[in-house]
Order: sequence, then structure tokens, then C-alpha cells
Amino acid sequence: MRRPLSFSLVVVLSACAKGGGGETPQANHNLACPVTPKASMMSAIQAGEPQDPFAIRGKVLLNEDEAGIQSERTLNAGTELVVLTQPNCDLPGALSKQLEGDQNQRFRSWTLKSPTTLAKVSKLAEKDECVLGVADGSTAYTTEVDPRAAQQAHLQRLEIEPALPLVYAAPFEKDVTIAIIDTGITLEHEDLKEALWINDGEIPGNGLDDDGNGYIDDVNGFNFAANTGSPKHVGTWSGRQHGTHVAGLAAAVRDNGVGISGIMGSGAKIMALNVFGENPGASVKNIANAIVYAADNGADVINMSLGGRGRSAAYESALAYAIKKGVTVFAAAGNASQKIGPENFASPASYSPGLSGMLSVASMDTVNMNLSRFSNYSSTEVELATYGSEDSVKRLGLLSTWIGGSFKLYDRIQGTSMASPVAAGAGGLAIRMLRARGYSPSPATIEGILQVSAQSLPQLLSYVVDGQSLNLRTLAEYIDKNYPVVTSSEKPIDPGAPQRTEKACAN
Ligand SMILES: [Ca+2]
Ligand SMILES: [Ca+2]
Ligand SMILES: [Ca+2]
Ligand SMILES: [Ca+2]
Repeated sequence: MRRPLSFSLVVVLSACAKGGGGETPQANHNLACPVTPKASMMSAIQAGEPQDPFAIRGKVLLNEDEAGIQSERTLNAGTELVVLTQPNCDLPGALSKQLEGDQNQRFRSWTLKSPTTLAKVSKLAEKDECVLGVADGSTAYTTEVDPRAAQQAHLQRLEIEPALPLVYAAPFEKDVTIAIIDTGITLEHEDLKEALWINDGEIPGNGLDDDGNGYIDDVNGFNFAANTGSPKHVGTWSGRQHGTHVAGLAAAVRDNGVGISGIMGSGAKIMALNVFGENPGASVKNIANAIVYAADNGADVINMSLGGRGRSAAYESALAYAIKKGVTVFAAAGNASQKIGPENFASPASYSPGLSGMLSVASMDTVNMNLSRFSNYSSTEVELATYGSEDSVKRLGLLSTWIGGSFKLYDRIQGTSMASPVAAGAGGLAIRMLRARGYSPSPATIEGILQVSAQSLPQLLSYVVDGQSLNLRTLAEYIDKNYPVVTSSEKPIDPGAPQRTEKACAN
């Protein structure tokens, strides 16, 4: 069930199969294609002239033929490209002197140290006498399974395996963008870097707001606390690990043979919005600005694994704005083991009952499907429960991505902060599935579907509306059954939120 990554061997090889004519090597720009060199060699022999069989002066191609015009495509730092060089070239240029690998090797690797665009790579390769072309690199893995997915008990409890074939049954190009409003994200993390949202209109590191959205150098998101273009975690405070963990639960890359699996581990992009900076607390101003940024820059889902006490009109208006612009919002219910609601108002979770298109999320233990010991609750105010711990009595959390460096790359923590991105990933799956079927679901529709398709668990009835517990199989089956593929060429429509009476029962 391996799906292509953004830079995957699968993509390159499929391009190869399509371009396999081989009669005119100049026209075939795919460097990974084994047909081209052979064809080229044949014509060279026939012409009786000694010629480098790889000498196709087409340069830089990075799968343009697969995805159309994409010279503005941004390539993240850490991206690995494969460069085809002249044999033993002793005129190293700007690109070739940065290559890794033995100089005798024709194909060498180039890892980008800073983000750049495809157009810039093309220009660099064009000027470099030693470079014949550049292709998308990728790593081929000996296994297609994420090695630590077996340690993610919540994936089994959510029945993700039977859900995924239904979710991805219909092909669909556009990724779902999930904004993580949190403490920042380890952008170079091996299991997150390929899933980062990229602001195509922004040129990195030039000190300019190229796309005119009001934020300078916001390539993967923004740091609202420090007012910088890098949303990476900063400082030395312990909470800085939080955002990376949350992001991995929602959207760490699935089936890449590395680490864990996010709930939406394919077809998702993570927009990193750091509202904490180096502070253990985030201001409402920064959070409200981040919500508006997500809405204005194409997010489909917002996750807020954060909370405080009391109301703020800034929160309310920012949340209403985002939902109106089509963003479904998820918020952690909080970890005080308290009943929340109008008398004990938890911000932003307590806005959820009043907003169709926003859900607050309580936490459950995977070990027994009970409410986690720490989780806030309310049978009228908290709209969904899902896993945020494996065993909250033993303080055993969920495994997800961690910041690395002198710390682990994967670790366990627990909280409603973990349950919320699990639900946000499920929201992303529902959006993807409905869009692929020709619909344009509103946030209210997504909230309704998540609630109606949830399993009602008796042990949760006192804690969550209707005891609703997320289950990905029942979610995907519900959409499959109730939203047939629309083949009309008309503009996609919002199918509308389902009626509560349609609610599925647990079995
Ligand atoms: Ca900008
Ligand atoms: Ca810029
Ligand atoms: Ca993975
Ligand atoms: Ca709601």
C-alpha cells in the first residue's frame, strides 16, 4: 500500500515508463529512465562518433512532466536531489562542488542546505559545466512499513487499516493542509520534512514578503511570537517539543519506512504556526493572528492543542472568521480532569459547542477505551473523544515525533493535546475523501460527519456528547455509503451536515 511521496522513486519510474520511446533522447529528460542512455548510446554508435551516452543537454527536470509547470515549486532544506555529472569533470561549478559522493560516480547526491525553488536549481545547473541534469532524489526503503507503527496502539484502536483503502479509493491531486498552532515544529525531522506545507508564493530568506500576505519569508508557516519566517521550535524550554509531537500524530509520513505513521500520513501538508516562541505561554493576540493566517493561506484544518481560562472576543472573531473561510477547527478539551462549559470556560475548547465547524476533543486510553484520567469532559459541551494516551494511570503516552538533536527522534507523551491532532488528522481524511468524490464540504459538514459516524461508547456517555468516540473505519464507511461520487462537471457542492438521528451505534 505504498503511495508515492512528493519525491519518490515511484513517481520517477512511472514517468520513465511513459517516456520510453527512446528514439529522440533529447526529448526524454528523465534521468532515472534506463531507456534513454541505451538509446543514446545506440545512436552514437550508429553515427560512429564517440559520445557520452548520458550527454543529453536537457538539464534539470525534477518531474516537470509529471506535475506540469512548476518552476515556482519550492524545495525544502534537507531535500535530496540526484545530479548527473560529466565524467571526472575538473571544472567544478557552483552546483557540482556541493555534491556528495565519489567524483567517479556519474550520479551523485545533493542535499539542499536551505530552501530554494526549482527555477533556481535549473539556473544553477544550466550554468554548471559539470552538470548534465538534476532529478528528484528519494530513498528506497527495504520495508514499506513504518518501523514504529506497531508501537502506536491508537492506530489499531481507530481501525485505520480498513479505513485507508476507502479514503484513498478515488484519486485526487490536492493535498489537505493542516495548520498546527503550537510551539513550532522540527522542520528537518525525517518523518515530517516531506509533509511540510510550502508557501509557493514566498521566496525564502530574502527578507521580503514576496507574496504580499503580510508575512516575510513565511515558507512553511510563521513564528508569531518572534515575528520571524521560521516556525521551528526555539529556545531551551521543555515545552518546545510539543508542536513536533502534535504534528507527527496528525500527519507524519506513512509507509516511508521511517518512524511512525500520522493519521493522515499521505496527501497532507503541515502548516507550522509557532505562537509560543521561547515562552511557556502564548498570547491570545498571537493565537488569533495565527488562526487568521491559516484561514487566509489555504489551511483546511486547524489544530489547537493549547488552552487557557476565560473568554476573549479576539478568539471568538478569529475562530468564526476561519470557519467562514472553510477551515475545520479542532481544540484540545484540556487536562484538568474537570467538567468544562459556560461555568468553567476553557479557551478555546469551550467555543466549540457554539460553532458548527469546530470540535473540542477529549482524551481516551488505548488500553481500555476509557476516558483518560487527566481529560476534561462534558456530556453536553465536548463533542468528540479519541486517543491521547495508552494508559493514563501508568502515564504512558502516545508515540510520535520528537525534536531530535540531543533528544530522541520519537517519544511518548500524553494529553488531550495528543487526542486533538488525532481527530484533526481524521478531519483531514474526511475532507480528502469527500473532495475526491466531487464535494466541497463545509466545516459544519465535517463536524457533523465526524460526530454522526463516531461510535457511541457507554463508558463515555457521562463525558462526551452521546459518548462519541472517533473510529476511522466507521468514518470512512459512513462517507462511502452516504456520499456517492458526483460525476457532474458542475462546481463541487457542500453536501450539508448529516442529521443526528443517523448516528451509528457501536458494535
Ligand atoms: Ca509572505
Ligand atoms: Ca521572502
Ligand atoms: Ca513514517
Ligand atoms: Ca462544534
